[in-house]
Amino acid sequence: MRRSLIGAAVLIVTVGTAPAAAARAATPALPNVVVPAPVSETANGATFTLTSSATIGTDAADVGNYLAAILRASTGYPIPVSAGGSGTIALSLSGAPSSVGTQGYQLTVTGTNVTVQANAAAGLFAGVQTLLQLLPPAIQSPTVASGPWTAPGGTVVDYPRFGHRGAMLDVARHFFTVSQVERYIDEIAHYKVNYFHLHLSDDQGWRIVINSWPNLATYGGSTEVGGGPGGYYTQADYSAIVAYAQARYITVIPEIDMPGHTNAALASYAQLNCSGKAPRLYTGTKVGFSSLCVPLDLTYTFIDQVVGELAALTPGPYIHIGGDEASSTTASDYSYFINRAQQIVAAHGKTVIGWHDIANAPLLASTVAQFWDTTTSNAPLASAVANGTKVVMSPANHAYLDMKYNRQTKLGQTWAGLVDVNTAYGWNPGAYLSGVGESSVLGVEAPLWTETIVTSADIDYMAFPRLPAIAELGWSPWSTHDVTAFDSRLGAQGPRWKVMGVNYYHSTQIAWPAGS
Ligand code: TNX
Repeated sequence: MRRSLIGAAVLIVTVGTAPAAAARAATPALPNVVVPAPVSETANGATFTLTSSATIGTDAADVGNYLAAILRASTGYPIPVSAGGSGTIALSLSGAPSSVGTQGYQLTVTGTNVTVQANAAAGLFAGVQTLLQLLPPAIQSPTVASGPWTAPGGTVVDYPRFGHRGAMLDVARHFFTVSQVERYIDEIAHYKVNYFHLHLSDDQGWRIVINSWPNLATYGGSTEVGGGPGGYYTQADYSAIVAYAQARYITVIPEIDMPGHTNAALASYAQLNCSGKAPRLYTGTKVGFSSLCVPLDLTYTFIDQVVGELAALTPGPYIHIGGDEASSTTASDYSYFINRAQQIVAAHGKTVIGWHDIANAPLLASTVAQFWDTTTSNAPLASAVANGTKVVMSPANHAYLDMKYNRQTKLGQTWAGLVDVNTAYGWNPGAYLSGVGESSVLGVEAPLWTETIVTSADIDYMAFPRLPAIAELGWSPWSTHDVTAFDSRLGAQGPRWKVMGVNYYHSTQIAWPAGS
């Protein structure tokens, strides 16, 4: 659809006098501004203008209130919200094509009204994000700005290629407050991300209160990379993050990394160590030196209690058990450990995700592997996939938001290479790893490790503009994949980030509009 529209526009330019082309010229294509690219867009030539008398009618109160809050802040209009599908802007749970599934939507913009139709509220939320991107960038201003608030008329029918589109934040290497985390959740929600993975524990810090093991947070959380004060979430804080994400149709995936990356836990409880002696807290950035004590019974009591408390606080289906870089655990211990850890998570009613290293152990049928390496083949993972394991794709040389953009980038690392935005965009998640085809891929995740990341401005700088590239790979059909068109769409986001105060990296690969 999109391709043929663009094709038609080109035809008009080249054979502009032909009558058929002239008729098409009256119906311009929708502007190429929406990230992720929608499945199909058709223009109707009308222009919608949001005025001070605009209202929202909605079948999902939370989505209506979310949209109204954004529109009120920038326009200063009252934008009353009422239940049911009538209003200047109607958010309706009826009439959507079944093809859009539970996450997609149909958006119709006429000269007088906007209608978003979906089969589930998540689809309405996604449609609202598209609507915002069709309105001027200033619509996302947190303070009153000037219009006119116009959107081009047309119809968008849209749904995701993959059900799983994630972002990860490492709050262990550096701690980030609840409001910093919520700020990031707000930013990723604009790109139809629907999973937020919180890396809650590592060698340098344990970031959530576990009532049955209180020292984990109070001692294990008391520092971070570089020796700063660290911090931790109370269980109420964690629940607040979960609820904040849920209100944006994002499911939290909590990670407790094990058996490696556990120095903070081992430092908090001497009895968890095979030696019976607690190591010191660690504030460096090396990986692979720590391991839970695999032969010790108490290790499994510990995991059971930690996972039990976390599972009870987590409405989403997943618990992430890490499993990466366990280089001080022997292969047979690793296999034994991952097997038991999976049983424990399953006993608490949750599905396991682990970094792809877990494919070196026997996996439960439901366990999901998250690929993070820089290779395009991985034999243990391919054989797990042949046995039915599903994969989330985070190849570090494309999807890691902590890699430097170029040699001059002050923040970040280089072990997986330099990743500018076209490199982040330049891979196909469904045909990347040998033996891991489209039907074995649940989707993508863009992880942000924080060894060098300290502030929200740092998070913004590394995530934008790359996070939207990964989000687009997860959402948009492969038929829309076109780096030139993507770069142009992405450029259109610059003015939005500017008004929202997002400290994005002005990649030289993108023609950012003047002033952004
Ligand atoms: C590797 S990738 C790690 C993390 C580091 C990251 C830095 C993976 C599963 N583990 O522990 O923070 O590299 O880029």
